[in-house]
Amino acid sequence: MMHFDVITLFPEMFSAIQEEGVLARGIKKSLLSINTWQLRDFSDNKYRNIDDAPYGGGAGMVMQVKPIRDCIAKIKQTTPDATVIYLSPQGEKLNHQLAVELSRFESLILLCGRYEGVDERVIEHDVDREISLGDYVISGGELGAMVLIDAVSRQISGVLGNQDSLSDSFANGLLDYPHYTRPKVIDGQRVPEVLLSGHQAKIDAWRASQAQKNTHKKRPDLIQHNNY
Ligand code: 4FN
Repeated sequence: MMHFDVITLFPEMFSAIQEEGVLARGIKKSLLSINTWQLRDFSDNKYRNIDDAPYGGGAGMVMQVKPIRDCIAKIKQTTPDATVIYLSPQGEKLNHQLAVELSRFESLILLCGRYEGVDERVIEHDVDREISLGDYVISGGELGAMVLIDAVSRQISGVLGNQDSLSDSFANGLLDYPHYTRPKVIDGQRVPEVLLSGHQAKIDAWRASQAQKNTHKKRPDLIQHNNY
């Protein structure tokens, strides 16, 4: 059983991954669990503020140390060995290899930033790892946390059911081969003849070569940095 604790100002966002699809099934089968924590519950004032103006001036607000530190301490009462991940543009970029690595952890605490992010002292003292979705501006860490939970949970044995993560096209570091379904012809576009041949060895060889060609053409960077 793998466990995720998410610290966020928007816990409702996580219903998107908890109530639908592969993750919902994993939760139902008790292979994983997700707990969300409303950071405002750890505020020390009646307005439930958790942010304040930046020292040195400038635009925006900064998430304060105390509510975050108290929330992490509360979570660690039950999972003292949990690894704290801050979703942040400064982080190591999430990829398949990192998702596989994280799936071996028992318990992850995912800290989602808003506003201008967290007080630097949180990163120094409370965060074990910073992970990024990619190089673009987004409004908060929540989408990053959801992508991470999805990618990591798929690697937990049993979550996917019949189609396992080993047959994920990306498990070999390449893009997928092209897929076709009925009908055989639509608007003059035909399904490649080999797929109708019933000759499985030929089909497998065709798919492997298509995956290779596809990757060369569309994502040559994947071949350059192949870690598999
Ligand atoms: N983003 C950049 C440079 C400076 C700031 C940002 C930015 C959300 C709290 C962080 C961003 C990207 C990938 C979380 C971006 C991610 C975030 C992520 C993120 C509000 C402060 C902020 C040079 C990357 C464009 C806003 C670059 N993966 N600041 O987006 O949390 O997880």
